[in-house]
Amino acid sequence: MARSIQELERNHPCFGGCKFNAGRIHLPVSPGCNIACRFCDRSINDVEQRPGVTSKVISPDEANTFIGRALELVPSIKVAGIAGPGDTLATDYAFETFRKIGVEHPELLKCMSTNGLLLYERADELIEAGVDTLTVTVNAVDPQIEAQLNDFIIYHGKKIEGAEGAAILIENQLKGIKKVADAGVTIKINTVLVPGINDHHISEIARTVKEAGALIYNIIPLIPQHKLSDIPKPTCEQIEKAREEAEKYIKVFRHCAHCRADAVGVPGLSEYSQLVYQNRLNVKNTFSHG
Ligand code: CLF
Ligand code: SF4
Repeated sequence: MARSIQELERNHPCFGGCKFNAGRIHLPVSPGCNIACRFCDRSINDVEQRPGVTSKVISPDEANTFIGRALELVPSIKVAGIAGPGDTLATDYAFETFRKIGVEHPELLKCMSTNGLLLYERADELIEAGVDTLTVTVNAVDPQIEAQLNDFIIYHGKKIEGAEGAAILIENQLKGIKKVADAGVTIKINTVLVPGINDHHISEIARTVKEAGALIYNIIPLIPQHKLSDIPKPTCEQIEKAREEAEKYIKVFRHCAHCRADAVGVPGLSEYSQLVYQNRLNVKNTFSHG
């Protein structure tokens, strides 16, 4: 059943609940990724260059134990989120985890984030797993721009490079957003702001995702690394300008704490990841889908 906007505004730190110090636990159950963002150090997320192979994540069976530990430390946790460290739809672990959480902790909001490559074809499974809120990272709606941010996609076992891969990614993101939004899932869009590549494209992205059914929009400033390490990170003025552009079309979220895939606590206020996961994870500070 779809959660009301009022409930999200009270209880979800990334959909308005920051006023109420609502907390979240990220469960890093999703290894591996199926696209190649040029700003992402995939050595962390894709240890053997294929999905499902890494020991640096927790298993779906362990999720409820970690949630129990986290709730003892931070009773204000209202959201169980899965945001990586790879893509949540590239493997089945995120859905499996949400099903288990739904049984033991039905009171928690289930939040997921994805690059959206498989969103359209996995939309029914996502709805069935009871996901309440979804974040899709959309960095461009023009394949020529997306191709400057993403080298290739791995789609149904095939590597598709450049603008051809980018066009498939964008089409699946937008069709997927529409399908899950129509089913009552509340959607946030994250855009990594990359000066000189997509900073003049923000209003076009915001308009397009709003039309597809997204509710809220979040600008994530580039952390210059990997193949985009020589691009300067956006200035406060550039971030503010991008937000103003987006705000003409869609509600903008301004309290993002750029959380890691194993973050626990109230975003920006407290961090209990080490206590909860006890150094089980060795996830370097890198881009997170959030
Ligand atoms: Fe986590 Fe993301 Fe859900 Fe929030 S984070 S999966 S929507 S519960 Fe929030 Fe963190 Fe920013 Fe993300 S502050 S990085 S926007
Ligand atoms: Fe995959 Fe996310 Fe890294 Fe992009 S940023 S390559 S979607 S893990």
